[in-house]
Amino acid sequence: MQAKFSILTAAAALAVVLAGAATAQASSGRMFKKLDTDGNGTVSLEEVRASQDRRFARQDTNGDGTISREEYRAKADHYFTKFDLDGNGEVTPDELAQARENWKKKKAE
Ligand SMILES: [Ca+2]
Ligand SMILES: [Ca+2]
Ligand SMILES: [Ca+2]
Repeated sequence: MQAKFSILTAAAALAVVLAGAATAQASSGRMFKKLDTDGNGTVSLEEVRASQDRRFARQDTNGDGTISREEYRAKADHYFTKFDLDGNGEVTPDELAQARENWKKKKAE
């Protein structure tokens, strides 16, 4: 039960981090540039969908067109491991905040 809770917690934490990251990126204009793949200065619905498709494809690791619970958990596990900075099997609010800062620094480089 503890492991399941941790994975769900990691997934929730991931959503929070990604939401924060998306906001940070949008405000810096990087996300906009990334989405505006034809560089015409506007982001079309097709460009947003293409971005979602690329994100989906990264998570659909066996390429069968769906994201299985295992594929979803693998992604959550991946982020949980990144967030659990001291590797004790639990993510604290401080570790989450630090992971967010690390992510921002990495994106700014
Ligand atoms: Ca465009
Ligand atoms: Ca799949
Ligand atoms: Ca920890």
